[in-house]
This record gives sequence, structure tokens and C-alpha cells, in this order.
Amino acid sequence: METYDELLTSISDSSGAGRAIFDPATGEKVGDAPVHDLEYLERAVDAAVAAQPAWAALGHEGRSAVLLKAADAVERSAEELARLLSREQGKPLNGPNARFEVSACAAWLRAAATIPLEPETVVDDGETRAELHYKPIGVVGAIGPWNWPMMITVWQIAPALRMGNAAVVKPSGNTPLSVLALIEVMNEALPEGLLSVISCGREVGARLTDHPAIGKIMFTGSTAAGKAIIKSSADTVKRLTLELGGNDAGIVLPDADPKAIAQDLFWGAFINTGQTCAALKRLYVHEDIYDAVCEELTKVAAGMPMGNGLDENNVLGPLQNKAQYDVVANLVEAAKESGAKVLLGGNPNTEQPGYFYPTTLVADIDNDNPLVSEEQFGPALPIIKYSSVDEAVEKANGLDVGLGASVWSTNLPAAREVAARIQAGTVWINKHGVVDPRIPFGGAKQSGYGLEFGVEGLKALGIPQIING
Ligand code: TXE
Repeated sequence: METYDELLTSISDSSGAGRAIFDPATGEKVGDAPVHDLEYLERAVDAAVAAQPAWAALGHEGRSAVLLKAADAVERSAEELARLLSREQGKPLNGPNARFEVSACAAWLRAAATIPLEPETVVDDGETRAELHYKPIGVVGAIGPWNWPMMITVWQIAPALRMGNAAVVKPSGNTPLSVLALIEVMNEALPEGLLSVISCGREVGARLTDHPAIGKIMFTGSTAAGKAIIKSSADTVKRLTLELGGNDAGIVLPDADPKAIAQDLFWGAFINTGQTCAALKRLYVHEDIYDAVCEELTKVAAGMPMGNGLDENNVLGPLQNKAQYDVVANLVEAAKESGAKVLLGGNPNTEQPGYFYPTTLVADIDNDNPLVSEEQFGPALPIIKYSSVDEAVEKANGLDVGLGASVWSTNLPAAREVAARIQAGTVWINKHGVVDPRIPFGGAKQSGYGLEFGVEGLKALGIPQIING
């Protein structure tokens, strides 16, 4: 185990040719990320190819034992990792943020290590016997985003490793240090060359997507980048798991209790200051309880402290980068100009350092307003009034993305009926965005394809093989 400074030094560039990474809360320098080139990437892929057969030969039990040790290593360095994540990404240590993210890394590693996966007997009728097995793919490329950089990396690589693959990780250029540190710590337990990270721009990273030695890409990011990866991976017919974000709807039915749901609605939308793929990004509330929901949500939101992530009191932080800040600011500005009513926030303090955008709730807004129809990916939630459940379902299904959604009601059977009508990979009831390593997660429509987590998530990192006879 290393101290924070030792960990940062060991992953940082010391040649003077690195790229400075700045804290989005203060503008201060956090460290220098290495800038890896194509040659470095080729060496990492070669090392992965060389390390993979021995790793595969360990079998499930052997690999599980090593992955559990990697989870222990993450836990031993949890505080140092959380601190670096907070400084680089901006998210506070407390709340469902940096410490939570690091503990989720350990939890997902343990789950991927221990979920049983036995060969399935497909037919056994006396004449024919067919079994379904899952073989390693080889080398997996993991391309990740900046919002949950450590956790999403683990979502991608833990099942890959468990299934006997090697992995090469390409983190977002906005948050390379967090991922470099995570992998440095995990590598305390893993064999050399099996897992490596390329800290590079997207041009070098894109090489993973057409590299003949890479069998599968795990990708989480924007729909546009996902489409580019589909195209560039076509010539080598790579397997793909694509998690492309969305614009999740929540539908509050007329029988819901506004006070009882306000806190969960808030965190469903504002977890990680809204920078979450499966966060609630459009809230549809029945007209009978519209005012009451707006009022209760405003009360909860107004009490949530936002500020520097290293301050133990804060539970909301800055936007991670200027581009995302501008997206949120422009969408809210346009909503205001359209006549929508700002219940809270909406007025950023531009004098303050950092990309802080205040917690913002916008009511009396049309469904076709860009703050509703485009993904804001930040702390600004539009609340839309509806009159009939059919109308709410139609609006919820009206976009070409469908990652998550939620239905809020005191009547569980009624909520389930509405849930079944929504086009999304997951529909939560009376909660939103709550992921669990045992439960598969993936998108509908242009939110992507392929399942992560659970036994389905393991299968997605293997090549199915039928033994017939
Ligand atoms: O994502 P990109 P960005 C959404 C969110 C945000 C927008 C842009 O709305 O505003 O995406 O964020 C790599 N071949 N989400 O620019 O561009 C890239 O280097 C290979 C939702 O960060 O998708 C980075 O490592 N790699 C999302 C990663 O892909 C490529 C979380 C993501 O970059 C590539 C983050 C290519 N052609 C942002 N193009 C979610 N699902 O949660 C890009 N990359």
C-alpha cells in the first residue's frame, strides 16, 4: 500500500512530457498524466496476448482467488483512491460519490469473481447431448468515460478477467489518473502484462477498436462515439458491449406520496451531480400532485451542500469539465428563455472558481424543450406535468434512447403495469439508477446493447461453445 503522494507519483509522468490534469473544483493541478503513443499501445497489447493463456489456464477457481486479492488491494488503498478520484473528477468524498465509487469497485470485483458459471446442458435426451460452455475471448479493450471512471472500468474489466481474458484499458482523457491509480493498485495482485492502461488521446485509443488482436470492446460513453466504434470494429468483427447513456424518464403516478419519494427522486436525478448515465433526467408528474412533488423536491434539493469534494460536508460537486458545464448552462438558459419556471438554482456564480453549476429544478416546461429532449448530464432536472398515464408513457418512450426509467407509486401492481410499457433496459419502481452486481444492466434503443453484471455479464465476456456429443 502506498500513500496518496506515492501513488500519484508512481502513476504520473516524470519525463516532463506529460499532460497536466486540473481539479475541476479549484483549477489547481492534480498531476501530470502520461501521454502514451501507438507504440506503447502495441506493447501493451503484445503483453496482454502473452499473459492471457496462462491466466486462462488457471481456471475459474484460480482466477477468482486472484480477483478477490485485487479487491482486497482496492480496499487497502480505498482512501487514497477516493481522494484522487475526488480531486480529478470533482465528486465529493461523501454521499454516493468518491468513497462510494471505490467501495463499488471492490464489490463488483468480488461479485465478478464469485458468481457461479457452470456449463449448461442444453439437450440430454438419450440420443443427443449438447453442452454450452464459455471460452475466453483473448484480449478485451475497455474504453471508459469520465463520470464514474473507476467503477465503470471495473464493470468492464472484472468480468473480462474472470472469464479468462486479458484487458487493455483506455480511460477518458478527462480522468486518466483515477484509472491509472486503480489499475496500479489492482496490479498488486494480478500477473504482469495481463491488465494495462493506455493514457492517450482518442486517436491512439481508437486503435483498440480496429486492432486484430483485440476480440471484444467494452465501451461506455456517448452514442456518437459508440456508433464510431461499431464502424471501426466491423472489419475485425469484434464483439461489442455498448453502454451509451440515455435520457431516463421517471413517471410519478397520481397515488404517489410526494414527501415520501422526494429524497429518492432527488438522488435518482442528482447522483454524481447529475453526471450519471442512468440518472433520472426527465421527471413526469401527474397534475394532481404536481405542485406537491415540486415543493417537496425543492425542499430536499435546497438542503444538499455543493462544493469542493474534499470538504467532508459536501455531497454535490462541480461538473467535471468546461464542455459539460456549458451544455448544462446553455440548456437551462434556453429553458428560462422559453418561459419555463425555475424553482431552484439556474443562476450560476461565474465569479467562483471551478465548474460549479447550482442544483437546478425547472417546472412548467414543455416536453419538446431541449432541456427535456437532450441529455443534460448535470444538476438540472426538468419536471413536466401530465394528465393521463398514456400521455406520460408516450412521452417517456418518445426519444431514441432507453437506458433506464422509473415509476413512482404506492400501488405496486399498477406501477409494474406501467413499467412494462416503457422502452428501457431497466425500469425501477420507487427508486432510480440503483445498480446491483447481481442484476443485469444494459440499454434499449440507441442506449446500446449487451448486458453487464450478473451471470449474463460474465457470459458476454466469453465465446459460447457447444460441445455436441
Ligand atoms: O464522451 P465520449 P465524452 C455523454 C454525455 C457527455 C457526452 C460526451 O452526454 O456530454 O457523452 O462525453 C473514447 N474510438 N456521456 O466526450 O466522446 C474517449 O476517448 C475509440 C455519457 O467524454 O463518448 C473516451 O475514453 N474511443 C456516458 C470515451 O470514448 C473513442 C458517460 C468516451 O468518450 C472514440 C460519459 C472512438 N471513435 C459521457 N471516440 C455514459 N454512458 O454514462 C471517443 N472515444
